[in-house]
Amino acid sequence: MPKNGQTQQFNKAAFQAAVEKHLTTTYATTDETASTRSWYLAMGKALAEISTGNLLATEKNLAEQKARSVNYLSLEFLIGRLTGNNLISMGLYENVAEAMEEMGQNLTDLLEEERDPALGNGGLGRLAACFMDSLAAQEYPAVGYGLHYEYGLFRQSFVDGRQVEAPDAWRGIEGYPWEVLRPELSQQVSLYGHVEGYTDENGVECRRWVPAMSVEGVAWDLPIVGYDNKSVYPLRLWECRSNAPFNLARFNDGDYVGAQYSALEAGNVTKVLYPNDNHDQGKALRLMQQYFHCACSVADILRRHEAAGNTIESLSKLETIQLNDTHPTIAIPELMRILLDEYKLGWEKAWEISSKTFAYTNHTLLPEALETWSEALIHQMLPRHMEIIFEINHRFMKQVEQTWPSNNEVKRKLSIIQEGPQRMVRMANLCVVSTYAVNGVAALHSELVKRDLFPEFNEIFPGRLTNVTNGVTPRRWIKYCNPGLSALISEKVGNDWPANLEKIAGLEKFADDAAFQKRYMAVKKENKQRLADWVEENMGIELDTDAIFDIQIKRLHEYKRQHLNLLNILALYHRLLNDPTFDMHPRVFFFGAKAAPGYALAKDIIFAINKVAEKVNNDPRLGGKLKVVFIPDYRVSLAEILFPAADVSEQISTAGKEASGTGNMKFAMNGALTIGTMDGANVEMREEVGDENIFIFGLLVDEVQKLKQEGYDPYRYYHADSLLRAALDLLETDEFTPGNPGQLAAIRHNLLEGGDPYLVLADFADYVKTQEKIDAEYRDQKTWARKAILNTALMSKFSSDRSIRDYANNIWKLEPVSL
Ligand code: B1N
Repeated sequence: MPKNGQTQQFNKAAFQAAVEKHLTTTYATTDETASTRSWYLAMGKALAEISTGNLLATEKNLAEQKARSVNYLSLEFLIGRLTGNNLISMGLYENVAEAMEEMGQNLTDLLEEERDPALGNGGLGRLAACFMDSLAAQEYPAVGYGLHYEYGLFRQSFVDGRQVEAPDAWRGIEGYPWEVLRPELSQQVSLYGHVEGYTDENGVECRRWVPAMSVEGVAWDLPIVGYDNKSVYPLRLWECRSNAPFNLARFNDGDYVGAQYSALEAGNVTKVLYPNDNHDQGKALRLMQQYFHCACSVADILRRHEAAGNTIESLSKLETIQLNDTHPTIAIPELMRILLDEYKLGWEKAWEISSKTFAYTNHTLLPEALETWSEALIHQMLPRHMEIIFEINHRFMKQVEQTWPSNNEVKRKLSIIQEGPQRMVRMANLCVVSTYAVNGVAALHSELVKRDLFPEFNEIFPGRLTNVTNGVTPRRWIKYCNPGLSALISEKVGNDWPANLEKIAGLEKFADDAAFQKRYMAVKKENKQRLADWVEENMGIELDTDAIFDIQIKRLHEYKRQHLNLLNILALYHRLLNDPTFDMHPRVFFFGAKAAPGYALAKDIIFAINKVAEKVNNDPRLGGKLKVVFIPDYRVSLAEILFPAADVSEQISTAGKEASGTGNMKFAMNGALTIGTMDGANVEMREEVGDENIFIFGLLVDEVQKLKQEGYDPYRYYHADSLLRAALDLLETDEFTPGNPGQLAAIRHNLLEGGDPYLVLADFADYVKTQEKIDAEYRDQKTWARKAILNTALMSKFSSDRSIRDYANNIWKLEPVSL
């Protein structure tokens, strides 16, 4: 039986009194006049009182036990709404629903008042959130360190089909009820200035940083509540504040106003999340964000370590620091600086501690996403860190010389410093050299990291490069978002599957059970209805839930190939109108995607899908068989409605480009069948469910590489395939933009003449054929139900609990500590 540690403590009357108190004292309203929003806020604050108490108790216990902890450093945590999820983790959902009902409030309505905290872009940030959930659920001691952005990922709307961005003030004017300010944990962060040498009292030559500016880092904790246990871990988010006097040099020069002005600029450090996914923009303010994040986090890790009575020499025994991609890499020279300049440990000792403390996860092979920073910029903002990076590289180059004597080519390739007109620091190389473990995020991706990205590193550091396949939390992505399916699962395999997803395999034996199939498909139907209702209410489009719900939701990127999906839609449109023998099962193609504001082609693709949708949804000639719905402002709370409602999951990236994907897992758990390439975690999903229960198409990684070497000629496919030609040529006409031909032509031009590195046309024919197969198979509802059930049953590998156990056992060497 689940323990439900928190439930025992629930005192309804006391809880209601706390809600009442916050309603009047915190939000200055009364139970007669309060808005639904004020009720939600007051309830959130009352709940946060419980979780804050448990957070402090967890911190105290871990310090006393001298437990080894992981510190997860990430510039992004895409947590989504916390209230519903935390209620489930606390085991208080029903209790609080009842308590609020007695106060005249409906819990479901209250939960809808919460704005999504969108402190991340996509998969990388969402993974960090799932990992925090799994760390807490399994009581692996952890602290998440991130940034308290004032504005999260922009809000998206469409104006005449084009994406328009608006700022996302996720905290509203009232602040977020779950966040707790930790004034005692503030940190000072230095910037700019110069480095000087001096001789210390023992006659030793030392270096020290004489910074020119400093800003204040203020800590906000969000509670990560352990599912079915008492532990609560902090997600600690740093907010940058600039306290005058700020620009010390200018202030001392008497430039009082100028000094204040700079202070205003530094107040901008945590203003807004950079809206790029899988792309490095290289802006100075972003480097400042990264350093600010790392300086605060490293200082806080050292504070905790020492407050628990531990010596600096034991740092790597008690703490490990996981770098979520290279974005927090500057934490490495920051720790080295502190060990060298403040603890005066000497290089060897400092390096031993540091290199046993850090581990690094690589999330992408895309060259445009591999971070480099100009030496000049780092030198200006962080002069001592640049010196330390040079020293790390100097020592590493000596090691390279020993392994490959007089081989300048290898040196050039492995060097942390990229030579050229502008010398650049390669952050991934710095990570591989300075950490004890480097992992990719799916088996295929990790092999490509070893084979294509870092082959020489794999030789010089044998065993350092490994794999941990991603996962997703079954609490949010099944139990919370799909209550119908959850009840059905619990009935068959018991109710402890959310914490033990292996149990879900118990469904396998019901895959052929006609009664179970019926109930499983009835749940799917209800979830499709829930989505159809949302679409009708918010977009005014009426949908038929007997249609196939085919969904592609993820960031808009050429490598993810939303335009391949679009080409198939255009082909269907063409056939429905021109081929009287053509028949198809009704299908709704859903999209949800934000484009980085500066990514022109991605925005063109959004525009094209919207324009095609407008036409298709209103064309009586199609007999309602084809619908296209682009959900605006795709975010975690909408994902929670979309995943459970899918029949078909689109995972169609060019092989080798999607490191893992995690939406693919959420779909399959919720009973959607995947149409996908042999890319990222799709490969492992196929292994789990078997080839008959997934629709694989397209070129393999090696075929992609071969085709590119031989020279990819898009016109070859264009001339050979009349359906492809028809689809592409529609983009030149004014079919979807009446009176304005050519408005969609940029996509066609890019695919035919733009040297498309994602080989969209090469995979088109196989994609269309595989979609036809899906059409045929969906008509046999029994077989479809069987496959859908098997997808749910065979997904246990992709629980993030398993991912975290892999990290804990193979990399971090971490043991659970229960409260
Ligand atoms: O990380 C996810 C993977 O499942 C996805 O396949 C992968 O694309 C994603 C720079 C990124 N890789 N790199 C980024 C995000 C923001 C940014 O500024 C790169 N995101 C991924 C989780 O492993």
